[in-house]
Amino acid sequence: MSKQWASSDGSFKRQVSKFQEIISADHPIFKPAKGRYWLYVSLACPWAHRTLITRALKGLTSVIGVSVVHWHLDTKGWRFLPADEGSLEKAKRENLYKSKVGGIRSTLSDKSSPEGDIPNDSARLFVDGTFDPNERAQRLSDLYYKADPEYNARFTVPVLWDTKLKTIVSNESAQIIRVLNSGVFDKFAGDETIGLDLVPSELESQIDEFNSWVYDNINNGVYKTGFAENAEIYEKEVVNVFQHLDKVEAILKQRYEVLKSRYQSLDEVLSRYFTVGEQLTEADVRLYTTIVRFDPVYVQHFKCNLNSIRDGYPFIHLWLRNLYWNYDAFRYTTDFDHIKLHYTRSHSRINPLGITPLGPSPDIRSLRD
Ligand SMILES: N[C@@H](CCC(=O)N[C@@H](CS)C(=O)NCC(=O)O)C(=O)O
Repeated sequence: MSKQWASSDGSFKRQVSKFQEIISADHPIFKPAKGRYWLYVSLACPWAHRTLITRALKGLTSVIGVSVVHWHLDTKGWRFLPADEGSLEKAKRENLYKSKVGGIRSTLSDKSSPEGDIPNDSARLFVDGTFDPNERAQRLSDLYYKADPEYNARFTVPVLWDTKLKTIVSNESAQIIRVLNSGVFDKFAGDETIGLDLVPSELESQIDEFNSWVYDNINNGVYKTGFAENAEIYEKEVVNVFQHLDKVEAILKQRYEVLKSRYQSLDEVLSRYFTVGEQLTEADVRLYTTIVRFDPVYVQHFKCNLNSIRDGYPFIHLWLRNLYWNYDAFRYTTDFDHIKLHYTRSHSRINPLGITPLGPSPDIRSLRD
């Protein structure tokens, strides 16, 4: 992260996404289709992570393919791994793009080598990232320039790409997840998830209200804390993040107590234990991607260390572990190696030596701890 993201007073400002189209039967250009659209993501990025979870929850893994950039963000932005014809063919044969995380080995796989031994130019195919089978792009920026040769902003993930017209539909995660949820792809989706609506109309205004303060104060709040360029801004932001975690904790505590008075078993409680209403919604997806990164990265790297989720927020901690351990769409899209390596090795202004802390251990505790 360079100073380009900071304003003159030293506070962090996130740019507005440039491509903001949707896919729908009524859209003049972007019509729903199977296999036409593609997601480019980083497994480290909380905004891209929203799109991966939504894609999996909606049963769209065989409808929309995924490429994963290398976890290391360098001065030229995100890059893909180089691929020869053999690996492209193998990936196609094994349908890797249709997996929940785009062919990357999940966190549950062998973690034999400590993070410290992995160089930034490590190129383990399907471990450090994947390639781009559509345009054979080397960098994410190649795709942005194909979509708009005059593009002059940052090359961010996620990108929802149209393989037919070779252009970007949207690079705004909030919008991409609404498109994936909208039902336009339901007829192509896996049977098991048809009908799951992450933004049901009766909860929509509550979801929007929850998302809006969570975005400013928690999702983006940790970035404003971590990228603050002076102590005064840092101190204001870090206190604000924790005040809003307290607010989420109070909401979840109340929900838990109501459910506990109604249901006997923990499983019955957990199947209704969500932030808005008694069903899984977009509000949970959007909060999860920050909370799951909190103890492994934000506490230390972004100095959000007034407390941790595991030690200070029992109700958020239970909600987090419920999503992670009981829902494949959350667990298989969460890659703690990409998360830890990316932040600690890419933000040289914050961590100039690029040494990745080994803890906390484990990355996430078990549900019964
Ligand atoms: N508004 C965007 C923000 C996405 C974003 O900021 N992505 C970061 C990674 S977490 C990125 O790709 N940064 C690359 C760069 O700044 O070069 C969204 O939610 O989709």
